[in-house]
Amino acid sequence: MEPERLTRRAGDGRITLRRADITTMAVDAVVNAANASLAGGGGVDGAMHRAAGPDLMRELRERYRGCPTGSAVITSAGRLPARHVVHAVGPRWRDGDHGEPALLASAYRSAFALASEHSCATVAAPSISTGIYGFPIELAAPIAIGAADEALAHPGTTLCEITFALFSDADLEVFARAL
Ligand code: AR6
Repeated sequence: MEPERLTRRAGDGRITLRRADITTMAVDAVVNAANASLAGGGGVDGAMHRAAGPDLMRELRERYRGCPTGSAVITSAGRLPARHVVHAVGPRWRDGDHGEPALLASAYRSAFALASEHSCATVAAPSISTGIYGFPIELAAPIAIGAADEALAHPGTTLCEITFALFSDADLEVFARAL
C-alpha cells in the first residue's frame, strides 16, 4: 500500500509529509534528532545508528566534540540509502518558557542550511524533540513547517524538497494541519 502522502509548494520547491521510517529514505540528506553530546541514544537516533552501522559514530567522534542545542553537524551516512546525515539537536521541553520554540526553530534552520551548504536538493527530517524530549507536537509542527518554508525561500538555496517523515498517523495529521 502507498504510504499516506501530502505535499504543497514552498518557494521554488516543495514540502512533503509522509508516514515513513526515515532510515529507509533515499534522499540527499536525512536529519537525525541527536543530543548535544552526539553520543547516540534511543528514538530516531538509535534507529539511524543501527541502520547506518558503526562508521557513523566513528566519524562523529573523529570530527566533532558535541553540538550545542539549536545547532547541527553533518556526516556521511554509512549504510543508509541517504548521502549525508545532518545531526540536529533540538531542545528538551521544560515548560515552554526556556526558549524551547526558538531553539527548535534554530535546530531545523541549522540543519537545512548545512544541507544546502553541501549542495543537497532533497532532505528528510523527523519531528525533532517531540519524542523522548517531550516537546508538544501541536506546537512543534508549525515551527518545523515554518523553518522548511524559510529554507526553501532562501536566495541561493540548493534545496528543492523537504520531506517530514512522521512515524505515526497521529503525528502526520498534526503536521498536515500545520501545512
Ligand atoms: N523514523 C521517523 N521518525 C521516528 C523514527 C524513525 N525511524 N523513530 C522515532 N521517530 P526522538 P527527540 C519519531 O525521541 O524527542 C535520543 O535518545 C518519534 O516517534 O527520536 O528529539 C537522542 O539521542 C518522534 O515523533 O527524538 C536524544 O537524546 C520523533 O521521531 C533524544 O532521543 C522524535 O523522537 C532526542 O529526543
